Amino acid sequence: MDAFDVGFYRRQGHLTVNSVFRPEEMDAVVRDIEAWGTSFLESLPIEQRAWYIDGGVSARTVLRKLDNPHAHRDAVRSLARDRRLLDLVETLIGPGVSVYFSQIFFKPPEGGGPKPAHQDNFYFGPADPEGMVTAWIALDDATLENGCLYFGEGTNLGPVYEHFAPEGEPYNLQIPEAILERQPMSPAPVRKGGVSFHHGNTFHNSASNHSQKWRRACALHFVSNANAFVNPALPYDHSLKLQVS
Ligand SMILES: O=C(O)CCC(=O)C(=O)O
Repeated sequence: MDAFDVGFYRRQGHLTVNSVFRPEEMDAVVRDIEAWGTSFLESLPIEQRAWYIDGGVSARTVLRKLDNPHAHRDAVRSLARDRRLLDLVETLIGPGVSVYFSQIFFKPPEGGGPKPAHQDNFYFGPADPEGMVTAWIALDDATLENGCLYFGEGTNLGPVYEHFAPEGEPYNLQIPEAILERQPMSPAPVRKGGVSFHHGNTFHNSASNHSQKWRRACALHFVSNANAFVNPALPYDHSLKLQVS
């Protein structure tokens, strides 16, 4: 495993740690979520297709994301409870943590769409902004070509900005352009089995996948057990919060 530089995380608002999990462990998770994705797609109501299907891939119907795998799949619950990961999460936000929300991001080859810049703490609205960290687990190598994450260095130390949603996309909350144009974003490639951690205030986004390779990831949004979600921007299901330590 890479060295765990907590000072870097505190200053920059993110930290990449390669080799937390073995590549073959990621293959098993991918097999499981592919099976889940196939059945999810078959029963997806027409009015939700625009949100869950990747608009960048026109030749076939491919999922863009799945919500709350920690609540639906043993394979992801095992990742969330894994001590190799929890030791790192607890170093960042203290002992006693829960998964509040989780997501699989598929970003398929040849067009998988971008994710606009946002701050997770605007989405979740926690009482304690420090008591929240996202662990973004790379299920494939995430590279400049296939759409790795980009971070705004040090934006963890700044405020949470009001986000806006484009017309017809109420869930696609993002930071206004006037703020973004003052903030350079740095790429953070990570190898399959590595984890990219980011603070809830850190600006982050990802570009389109122009390569021939998948860029799948499992994002686990961890919170301290005592943290409360006082001002969530979207209707999260609080009953799915899973205490893991
Ligand atoms: O995987 C992506 O492209 C976006 C990830 C993200 O926004 C997150 O993990 O909070």
